[in-house]
Amino acid sequence: MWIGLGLVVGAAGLALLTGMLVWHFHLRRDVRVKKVYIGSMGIADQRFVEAYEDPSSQQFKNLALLVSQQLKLIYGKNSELSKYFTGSTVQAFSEGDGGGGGDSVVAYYESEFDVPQLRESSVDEAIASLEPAAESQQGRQGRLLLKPTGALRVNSVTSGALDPRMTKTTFFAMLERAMTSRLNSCCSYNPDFCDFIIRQNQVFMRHFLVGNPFRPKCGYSHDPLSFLSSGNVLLLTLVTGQEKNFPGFRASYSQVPLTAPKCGGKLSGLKGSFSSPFFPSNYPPKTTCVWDIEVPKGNFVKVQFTKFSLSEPGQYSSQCPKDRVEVNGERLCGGKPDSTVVTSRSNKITARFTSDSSYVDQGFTAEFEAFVPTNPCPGKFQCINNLCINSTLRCDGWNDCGDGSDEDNCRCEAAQMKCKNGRCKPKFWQCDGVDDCGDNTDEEDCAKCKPGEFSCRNGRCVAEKKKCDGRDDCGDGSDEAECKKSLVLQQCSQFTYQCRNRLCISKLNPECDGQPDCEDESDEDGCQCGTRPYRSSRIVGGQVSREGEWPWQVSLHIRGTGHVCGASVLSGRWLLTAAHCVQDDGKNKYSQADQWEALLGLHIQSQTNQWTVKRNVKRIVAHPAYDTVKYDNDIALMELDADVPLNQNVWPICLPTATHHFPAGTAAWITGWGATREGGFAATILQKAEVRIINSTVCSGLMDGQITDRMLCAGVLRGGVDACQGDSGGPLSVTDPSGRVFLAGVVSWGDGCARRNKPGIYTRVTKYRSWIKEQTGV
Ligand code: 4AZ
Repeated sequence: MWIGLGLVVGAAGLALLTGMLVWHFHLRRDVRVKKVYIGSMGIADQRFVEAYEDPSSQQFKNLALLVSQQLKLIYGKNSELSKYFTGSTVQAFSEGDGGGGGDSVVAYYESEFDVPQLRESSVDEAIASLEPAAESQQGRQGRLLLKPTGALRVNSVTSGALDPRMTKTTFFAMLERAMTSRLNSCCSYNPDFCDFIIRQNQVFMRHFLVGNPFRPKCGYSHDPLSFLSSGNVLLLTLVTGQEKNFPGFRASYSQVPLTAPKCGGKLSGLKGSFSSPFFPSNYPPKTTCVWDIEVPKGNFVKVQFTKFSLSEPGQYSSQCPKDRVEVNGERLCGGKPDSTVVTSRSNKITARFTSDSSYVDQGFTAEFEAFVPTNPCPGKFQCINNLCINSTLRCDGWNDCGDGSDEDNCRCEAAQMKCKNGRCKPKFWQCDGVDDCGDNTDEEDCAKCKPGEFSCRNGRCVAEKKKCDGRDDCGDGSDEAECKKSLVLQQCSQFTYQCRNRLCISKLNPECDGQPDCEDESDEDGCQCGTRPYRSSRIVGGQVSREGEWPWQVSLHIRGTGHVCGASVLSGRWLLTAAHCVQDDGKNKYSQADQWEALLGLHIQSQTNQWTVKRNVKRIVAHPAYDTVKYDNDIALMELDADVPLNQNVWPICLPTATHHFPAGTAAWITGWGATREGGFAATILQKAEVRIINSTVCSGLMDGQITDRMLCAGVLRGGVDACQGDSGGPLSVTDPSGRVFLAGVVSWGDGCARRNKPGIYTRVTKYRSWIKEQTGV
């Protein structure tokens, strides 16, 4: 009987396994995706005729057929492409530049492949490999003949993947719509995507066509962006997500004469600067600029690139075969760190910039300077990478050179520790949760316990195996507070999470992590918070954020004055800010609710849109124990006079429970419209910056002992990144491993802004969880 049952179970198991294997190796392989690539083909010895502008003309159809056949031949030479190729369509032709004389035409096409999902990347690679091959052959014999016999002499092929959402049918439908619409000089959008060809009006227009491929642009750009097409046509494709609408962009276009932009030339003197054409906008394709730099005799020349971005997708060769800058025979391409330096061995240097016909990038800006060969960095320290830095920055623990050479071969001072890699770091960085040495030696041996022992938060040591065994061995519960698996504990502690049924569990930060951990599942209640449509990347040292990236960010305005403080959305009715924002200061009655206006869903100050909600404040509840001198308990609540409907641009941040742990070293984001430097002006566009939580003992040492348990320090100790005036009251946001964002702190105070070794000080929100619940019910 048991044997029989065993056989049945065994057979069932085998059948299941076979089924899974069949699914994996057969069915999964059969899942196919449509891959579409767009590209252009340069055809030599073809004269452009007017009829090529009309896709219904016989001439257009004839040449399109030849191009399609040629593409089939090209793909046929590659086993991967030939297997999955389904067809090509020519969308348009334009006049080529002749490639060194003679007539030529450029064809713009779309090729479709029916690819098994598992082979997607190899098809991408095969397509990408078509182009360099073409270039290298071109170099050898001047012109590439991809087809030995036949009608077309192909001199170039470039291609790139089309966004998968732009399937052939929609692409052509949009194309047609774009061509028949009277697109003037701007476009706003709403639907899933649209694309259109910018074509000149009838007076100027001779031909229209797809332009050279630019690198995709998205996000927000405050500075105007401009693009120059490689021919008389430029294709602009707008691809958007399905979830929401944005104001979009406004663009204008104009024709420019078919001459290369003026660039390069002779530069002389002791110092000066030069940049790629149109910097900081993208440089044009097919451009060469040569700068001959000459400094007074007896000097050498140093060229320092303050920005350098000449990247092309899929191009990582150190040979820099495509867009590049050559200085002294050294080729530079791709992305380079700010302050890349090249030096000469004479008083002359030549910088040559070249771009090819495919992708273009932002380019570079550079400064040149004369230096005396025997003293390249007068009064300064010379880094291995030739950068000159202030001598006081040597051996201070910070990598100021960028290559770490200012921190090599240092004799550590009394206040510094020596890392195993020879570097010196301030002693107060030891055991702060951040690897400052680079080899983690400053974070080793931090626990006073022996190997095999767990160090409790109260300083006691217990055997490692007693961690997460369900019993409080430390005496403060900390050995049961950071467990991956959730156990119901016999006792609660200040570190353990308490479920609604009053039982405590051992998992670290279990609330709203997507997994019910409490028996009553109360840890997953009230979790409509801390999510957003966009993930990241004034605030000092920050960058502009994307609209909707911080939907809990609020701008608090004083009527007639404008933005004064930040705040965070807790619910459709309640905001959290800093108590110091709502203190009267003689003439201003900041404590009075009717003085304030709250702007939710705001991105740019003074530019409200359909997502922005303005509300009056009904009531302000400042913490009763707020200390106006020490800024202790710097927290306040604001009740709005009417509920705000929540949407993707107005959404609450999660409040951490009292036991939520934000360890030192955790990445956190500060956001706000505050000053962009100490004593500077407020930002117009919402800024964001990444900082790290700093160990409180370290922080207290840096801040002359002014840090209380109710404060939390965060910043970048090397300086340069911080919250500043006007950011007060705003959130310090921490993303949990589950992806949910928690309010770790409220911007409170600091010693100036973004100074070295002076972190920002935030109100520690965990300390106020029950007070917030009592006051608001949230
Ligand atoms: C302020 O005045 C302020 N560097 C806010 C934050 C910081 C400094 C000042 C932190 O609102």
